[in-house]
Amino acid sequence: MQRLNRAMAQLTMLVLVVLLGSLTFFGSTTKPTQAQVSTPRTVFVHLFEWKWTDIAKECENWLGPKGFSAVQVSPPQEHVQGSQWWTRYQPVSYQIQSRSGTRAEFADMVSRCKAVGVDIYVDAVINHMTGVGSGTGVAGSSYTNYNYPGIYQNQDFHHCGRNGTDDISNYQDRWEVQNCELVNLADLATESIHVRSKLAAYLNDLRSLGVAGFRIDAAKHMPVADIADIMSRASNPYIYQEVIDQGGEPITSAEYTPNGDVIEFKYSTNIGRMFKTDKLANMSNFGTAWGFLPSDSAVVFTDNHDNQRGHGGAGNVVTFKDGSLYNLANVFALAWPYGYPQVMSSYNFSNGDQGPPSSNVYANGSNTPDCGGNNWVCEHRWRGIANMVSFRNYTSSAFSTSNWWSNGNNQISFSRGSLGFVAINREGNNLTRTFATGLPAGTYCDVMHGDFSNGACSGPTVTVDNAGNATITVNAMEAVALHGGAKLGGVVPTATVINPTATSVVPTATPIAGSVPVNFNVNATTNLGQNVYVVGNIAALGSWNTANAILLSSANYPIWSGTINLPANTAIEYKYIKKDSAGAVTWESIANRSFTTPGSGSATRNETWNVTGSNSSTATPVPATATPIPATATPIPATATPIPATATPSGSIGINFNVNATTVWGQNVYMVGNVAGLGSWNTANAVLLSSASYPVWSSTLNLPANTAIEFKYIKKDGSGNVTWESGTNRSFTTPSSGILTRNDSWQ
Ligand code: LM2
Ligand code: CA
Repeated sequence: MQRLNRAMAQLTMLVLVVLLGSLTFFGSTTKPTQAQVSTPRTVFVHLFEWKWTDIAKECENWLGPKGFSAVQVSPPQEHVQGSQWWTRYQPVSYQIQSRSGTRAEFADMVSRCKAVGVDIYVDAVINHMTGVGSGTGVAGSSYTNYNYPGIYQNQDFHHCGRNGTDDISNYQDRWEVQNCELVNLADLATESIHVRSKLAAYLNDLRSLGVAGFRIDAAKHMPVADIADIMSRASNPYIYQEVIDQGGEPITSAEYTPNGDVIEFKYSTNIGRMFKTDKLANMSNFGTAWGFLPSDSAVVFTDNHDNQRGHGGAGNVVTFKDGSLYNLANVFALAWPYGYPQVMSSYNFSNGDQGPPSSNVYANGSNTPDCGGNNWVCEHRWRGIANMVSFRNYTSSAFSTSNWWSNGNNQISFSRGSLGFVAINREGNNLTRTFATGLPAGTYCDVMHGDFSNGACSGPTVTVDNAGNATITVNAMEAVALHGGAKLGGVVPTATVINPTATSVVPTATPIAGSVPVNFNVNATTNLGQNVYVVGNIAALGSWNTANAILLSSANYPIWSGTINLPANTAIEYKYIKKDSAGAVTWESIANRSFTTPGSGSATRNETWNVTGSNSSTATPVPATATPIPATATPIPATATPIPATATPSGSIGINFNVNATTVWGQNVYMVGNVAGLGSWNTANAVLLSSASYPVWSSTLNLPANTAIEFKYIKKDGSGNVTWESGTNRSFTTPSSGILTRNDSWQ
């Protein structure tokens, strides 16, 4: 959805540019064309393991002119040492220093790509750190077991206590998949506010450099609500989440669509199977009818860096090693109206661990990868794949197919309304026939075999008659593709329209709607091994559960500090506590501290351990970005929870919520309640339920175990109007383990 908004903003700017252009050229024969007015960018490329300096040049020389929307880059943070490609998936720190280059090189790349209309998407590794063990990262940071100095320590990780090794073994167990370790990688406690803040700080740092979106690595291994919270702290950037769902597991890709786009892996394995062993004739309804996600939620590819080498789900996928078959599968993917396609760009390899070619291959004069040599494959420069980017951009307003034809076997053709036509011959013999193309009469460049530039085609052309028919020969294992942006006789090529507005200004972080940052500073001396935390009566302060208390930073010892987002206009009670490495807790011996958060801006608490009334609290209003609590909100329930004598166990459990609720057109059903996972009674952060089984609305959420929950269902319409359930709050207590199902009816 985000990219549609972006495309709309782009379109608005282009219309303005074109209107100005028409004024200038009014009365002349040079008119702005349809191509200029309506061409968004709809395809991105993964330049796997490329260096930042090379990507900057590739944007300027190739990706911008060819109309690519964005580049997915390899993880840019500091990683473990080693030659294997997958070292990049073991973060050591969030410094922007990696095998691909320095922070300065990264920043230069982002701005140079942006200048030619190409966004940067970062592969964000946020589920875990390194494999459990010790070592030193590529920027010199050292780490030991569950300890990354200045970033994370033991309590910031899951220690699931299963399978002897804490590793995931049973993918049928939701809790295990999200709370145990993926191949021994230290699993971050993404439910913890400290971890969420660190991750958001990393994402915000990248956004401040101009990064436009993120691939969320290993998203299946984090609860939906954890990702939602982290993204809300990073101003909800464009994301696409890696949820490998081939069916048969409790965690599904569909659960993640409320957060943003999701990678549809069924697309990859099915397109591979169809092109390798099945029949193209059977693909006329390729898409949601095959059990795929809705098209506007799906990021798709023929193959990615994992499954092309037998990692990450793998399966029978098609890769560059399949040669012309791979070309045809990508021509199909780029012509076919489903999803947001990612083109894979690879290097050659003979074993699945092998890292990228060493830098000496760059010494070829141009200092760019030797595409087409023995090292870098550069599928994105193959003519068929590269020119289909303009095809997809140009045909995006006709996002449907017509004139489907097949020979019942592996020769097919189809039109994209009156804007484009493609024929694919996946057989050993040439195909000659008269096709219904759907195109207006004229002469078109066959962009499979020629480039269209400055009104001329460097290869063969095809003539379409007044009835829209054309007689074409498609050679064995080849394709022919025509589109209105590559028509001889006056149409300006879409591929050369560089749109400088494609990357609208990336906003810097704004506070979470309905919450205000509160700076806690407490002067407290501690013994070796002790840390200071804050714990209080609301979910963001751990709901008086010392296991969920928020760790403060000792960077300015003896002042312990932390900034925590708390609900606005809310009466807070809290205390500071000390915990030692064995988990022993020391409470402040004074009465609970209390204050009310301001409605906007921020607040600061400067206090001293065990000294009552030592506060000097200040609130700074920042009206521009503050979101008031809606007038229709029900009162926040009093949470006079007594301080428990002992800490309750930590952990979270899955709850299936189902509510039977009829709605009017435009309304959706949400739930909101007293814990962060339920939006802390802020309707702006309420959790959207799925209407897949209407009138039953459903969602599965992870909520803290052993916790008293209060909530209500609400309905919101497209204008944001909220309707609350009548009656008192619903309430129940989460169990300590297992899965709970609630079947409710709207009241
Ligand atoms: C992903 N998706 O969820 C990435 O797309 C995938 O490439 C990553 O795995 C994975 N998540 C973790 O970020 C790759 C690679 C693994 C490799 C990990 C960590 O597929 O083989 O694991 O990165 O570098 C390697 C070793 C493995 C070892 C682990 C920890 O292959 O044997 O586990 O490191 O030391 C004992
Ligand atoms: Ca996890």
